[in-house]
Amino acid sequence: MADLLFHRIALTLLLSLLFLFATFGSSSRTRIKYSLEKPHHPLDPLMSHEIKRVRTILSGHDPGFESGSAIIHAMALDEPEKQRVVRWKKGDRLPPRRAEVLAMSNGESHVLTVDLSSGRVVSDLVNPTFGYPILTMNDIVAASQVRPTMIQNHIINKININKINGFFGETDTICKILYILILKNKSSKNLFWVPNSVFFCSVPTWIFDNGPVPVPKSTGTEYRHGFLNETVHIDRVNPMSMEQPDGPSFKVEDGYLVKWANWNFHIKPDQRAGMIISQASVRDSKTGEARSVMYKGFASELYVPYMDPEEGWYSKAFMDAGEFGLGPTSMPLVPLNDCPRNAYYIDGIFASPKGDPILQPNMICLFERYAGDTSWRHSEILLPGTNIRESRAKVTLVARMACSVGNYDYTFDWEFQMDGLIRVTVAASGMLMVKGTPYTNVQDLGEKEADSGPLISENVIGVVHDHFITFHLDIDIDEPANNSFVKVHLEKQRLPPGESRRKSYLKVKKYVAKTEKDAQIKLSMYDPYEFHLVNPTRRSRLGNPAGYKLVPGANAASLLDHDDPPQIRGAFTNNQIWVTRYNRSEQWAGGLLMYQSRGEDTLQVWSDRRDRSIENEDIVLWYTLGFHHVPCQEDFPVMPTIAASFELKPVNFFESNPILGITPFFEKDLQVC
Ligand SMILES: *[C@@H]1O[C@H](CO)[C@@H](O)[C@H](O)[C@H]1NC(C)=O
Ligand SMILES: *[C@@H]1O[C@H](CO)[C@@H](O)[C@H](O)[C@H]1NC(C)=O
Ligand SMILES: *[C@@H]1O[C@H](CO)[C@@H](O)[C@H](O)[C@H]1NC(C)=O
Ligand SMILES: *[C@@H]1O[C@H](CO)[C@@H](O)[C@H](O)[C@H]1NC(C)=O
Ligand SMILES: [Cu+2]
Repeated sequence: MADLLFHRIALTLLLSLLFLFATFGSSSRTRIKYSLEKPHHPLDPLMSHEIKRVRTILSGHDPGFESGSAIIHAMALDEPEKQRVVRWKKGDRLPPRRAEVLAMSNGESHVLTVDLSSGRVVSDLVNPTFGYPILTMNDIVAASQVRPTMIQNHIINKININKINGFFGETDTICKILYILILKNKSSKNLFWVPNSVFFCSVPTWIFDNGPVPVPKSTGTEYRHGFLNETVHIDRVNPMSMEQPDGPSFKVEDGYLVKWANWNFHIKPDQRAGMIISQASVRDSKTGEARSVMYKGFASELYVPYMDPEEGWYSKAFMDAGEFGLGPTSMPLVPLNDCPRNAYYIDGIFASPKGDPILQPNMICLFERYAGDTSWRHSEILLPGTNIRESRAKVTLVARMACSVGNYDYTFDWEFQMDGLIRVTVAASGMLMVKGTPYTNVQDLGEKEADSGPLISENVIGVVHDHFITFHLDIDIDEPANNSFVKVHLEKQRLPPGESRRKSYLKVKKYVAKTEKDAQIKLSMYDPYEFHLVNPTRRSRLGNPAGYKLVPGANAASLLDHDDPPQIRGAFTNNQIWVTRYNRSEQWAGGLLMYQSRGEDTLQVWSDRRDRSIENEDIVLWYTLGFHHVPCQEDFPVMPTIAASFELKPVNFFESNPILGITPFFEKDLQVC
């Protein structure tokens, strides 16, 4: 039995993590001499040489950046004012290039703005809110290099990081705290199935051991192609790929500007959000005018609270964007499987803790999708003698990124349709976070209630949890200003007796949201609304305001109490929809400094306290897409992808169906070679 037992340990190290970085802190990532020669667009990410220049400027500002006592956690373009970006035309001079840097120096959080042309640090805010910057890649590497000898008397072969905790009270703030997953079985390549342990890195040292727990068997955890040698009773499906005899139809100009069909947008990799779509505009097929739809869209936070109050588990409520970053965790996409043939790949360039450029290759892919669907059709049955059968194939453009934030994998798709629709899909796969149990069969439980989740393999519980992805959607219908949020309510009317043979029907009533509080929305099927963003100063020939509607898809709400510590930090999920007045500083739904934040800088706080007027203004839509996840045996050892999406769909934006004139596919154009 002995080797089937291990100990759940929580260990607090003598060393603060910052010291750990210094000791073990060399990133295993390739350092590259990679450079797009110069930025071409005001929103282009920092180029390799710009990252180096920021580092030089910072060294002059604080010698700690030279000696290594000050550490860069995040560095990104400090985007110019929206007005300047909107006015900018190709050929104009670029607005001054600035970088926003989140750094730690002497245990304090710094938010620095660095001007690249003047070579000056133009602002340096120290601890503007409670909380720390996003983890550096070295934080993660350092934690994974904690030596087994540090945990004496326990059988531990390998240690791997498992994420960080949130904020649960004063004592947690002594230093940054990392969870580490302890792996019992070195021979398994599947890190997430064997373990059950966590420990903390903090000051001072203490060991927490809550006794022996069975180690789940590691058999059946293999998932790599070429290592699985069981017979699979699935008939072979012939190889398949989409053919594009004339090649893809999209263009990527100057590194980040995408042009396809009637769409133009800017796309860039981002350390925190993973991928940012900017200045998406669609051409009116009748007039040829390029019309603004969205100034900026990205995943602002990804919140995953686990439902186990036990020691070692209660604090598992992760903020994957603000604590880890969706960028550095986005490994290169796998050609032909993650993205089809003819996909175009974009690399990310981020800053290392010392300020060197780090390449994240093939991080985003762009491809055209034809999935055998139609974009519109009609055949005529009511006109005898005619043979009207019209159908148009649906081809879309997809921008994709896939991050592996520890155990979980999330694929983010921004899909553009020629009819003006934008679909955002989040797909989850990867591995569950699991817990050991003495049970190998549900019958062993007898009358007892199941633990924190279902038994999904021998001695393995899949802990119940939620996933919430909050999107920042800065919709600008035709222009930044003069946008309003309209709640289009479907109200049931009861008819008085004798008026009609009907007794009830639905009537549409419109309510324009006046302030931010009017736009805090909890979805309900029995109180249905459409959610329109309109520009009342831009009317169709019939007088309807040009607009787009948010179309929610399958969703789940956070049911945690609002005073529960993770939910205070995750308060941006208290509603599925929010609309705020545009504020350049309000980008991150959980706050700029998310790590161990206390929930004082969240979307909830901005909306409740600021409650600004949002009628005929520049407004930002926030939408949270969620999943409740009750694990099952099929999720073991790697779960089949689950996905959910939402759409941004034109409403009275165009004068009529904008894709009436697209041409059908013909055999002669699609010769099989
Ligand atoms: C460790 O994993 C290997 C390969 O998966 C397996 O053969 C072995 O039995 C495992 N050992 C334990 C103690 O689970
Ligand atoms: C593959 O098959 C061989 C021989 O049948 C067996 O020894 C080995 O354990 C199998 N490997 C896995 C991963 O199941
Ligand atoms: C749109 O908003 C701007 C700024 O608030 C204002 O100056 C302009 O007059 C508005 N346009 C129309 C057509 O009302
Ligand atoms: C914009 O956001 C910043 C940061 O949260 C805040 O300090 C400022 O007061 C906000 N401005 C307005 C007009 O709401
Ligand atoms: Cu899940």
